[in-house]
Amino acid sequence: MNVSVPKSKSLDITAIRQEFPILNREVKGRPLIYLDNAATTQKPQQVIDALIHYYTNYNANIHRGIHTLAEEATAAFEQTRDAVKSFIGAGSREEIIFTRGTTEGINLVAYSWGRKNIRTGDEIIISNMEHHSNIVPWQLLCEEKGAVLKVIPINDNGELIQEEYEKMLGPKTKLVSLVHVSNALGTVNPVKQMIARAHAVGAVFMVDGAQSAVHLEINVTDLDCDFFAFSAHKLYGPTGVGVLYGKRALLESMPPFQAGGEMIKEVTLQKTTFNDLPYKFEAGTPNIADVIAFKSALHFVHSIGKDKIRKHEQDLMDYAHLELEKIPGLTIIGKAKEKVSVVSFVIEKAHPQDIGILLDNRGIAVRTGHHCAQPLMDRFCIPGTARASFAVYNSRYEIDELVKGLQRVVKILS
Ligand code: 7TS
Repeated sequence: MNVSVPKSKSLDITAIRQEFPILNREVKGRPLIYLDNAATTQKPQQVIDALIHYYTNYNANIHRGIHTLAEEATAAFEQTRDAVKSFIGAGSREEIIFTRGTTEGINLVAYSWGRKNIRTGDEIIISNMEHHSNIVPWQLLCEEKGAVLKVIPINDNGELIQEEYEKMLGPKTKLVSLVHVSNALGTVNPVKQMIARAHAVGAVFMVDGAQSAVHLEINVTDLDCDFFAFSAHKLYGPTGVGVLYGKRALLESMPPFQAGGEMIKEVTLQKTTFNDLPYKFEAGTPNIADVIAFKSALHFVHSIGKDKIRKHEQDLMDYAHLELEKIPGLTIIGKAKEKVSVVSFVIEKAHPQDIGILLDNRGIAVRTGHHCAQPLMDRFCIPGTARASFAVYNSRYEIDELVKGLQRVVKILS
């Protein structure tokens, strides 16, 4: 069944929805309303087709065969690298490393750059709104090296307290690793100015772009970040693929993360010399099919235009804020001035998990729980929230349905 949706001012949402076959399915006898896009987005037909096309026509291992299939697969794989380079405004294709996802990108930096550069007494700065994948790798590194992890606090609206950040920066600061857009609050952090401040004290800056890459225009050259990590699956692409951007000089100075095939230049039983960038960080057979299909996801986003997508998502978020706040007992967690695509909330006397179950009974998918951001939940003294997160294919109609679902939740649970 297709959900009938009005045309947005600038986007034909009905046409866009038709590109996503999963949106035709029903859940619990009702049309699916998918509002868990911060966890992962659905995939357009062209991404699914690219996977099928690869396995049907030119499945082969890459970079090492001279036969036709290997050449075709290598060319398609490397075309995605070029597409990513322009998608994030990187200076060169050698600075684009394919990973499994944001988590692996951050771990790569913590393991390779971190273990080479962090010493006893050094300081690493993160914030109180990080996803666990941008907390735990740095905790492990600090434990191993005797370094100190500092945490930028946030205010009640869910914004970083910049004066505290300023106070933390100093000669001992070696790295700042910060989320660009919070997955649990939607807050957009002013990373460009924060990067400049970190650079002024000689620190390296890593951006966790897991949530920003899909919603914001990203230009790593303009941001001047040293590392930027994101995941394809949150950007209409397949799971199991991510990107780590790193400045070339830094990547060149770093030891390999994993060792094996593809990342070597020459191996004797006594010594190994490593391959050039980006291959030095791409040991073993990569996720070829999914990297290739990721190009179709980038094409999908490009063909609509990020500015139009952003406008549409902003409209959905503003509308959701307005309507949800009318529900008695509902409190929105995270009211930053700069915010995208996420509305997290709690309802008096209703456990987030029960909210999730009752909404699922109406075919509405939201995420509930701590969103892998337990320190953030602790900051707000709550066990978790229910979170609706929006993508280009969502509509005001779906928010109306969410509101109806929540009114029922309040009736049942309060
Ligand atoms: N950083 C942020 C800000 C995230 O939102 C996530 C995933 C990650 C890192 C890790 O990304 P991965 O692709 O390596 O897993 N966030 C969520 C979420 O909000 N719900 O499910 C996953």
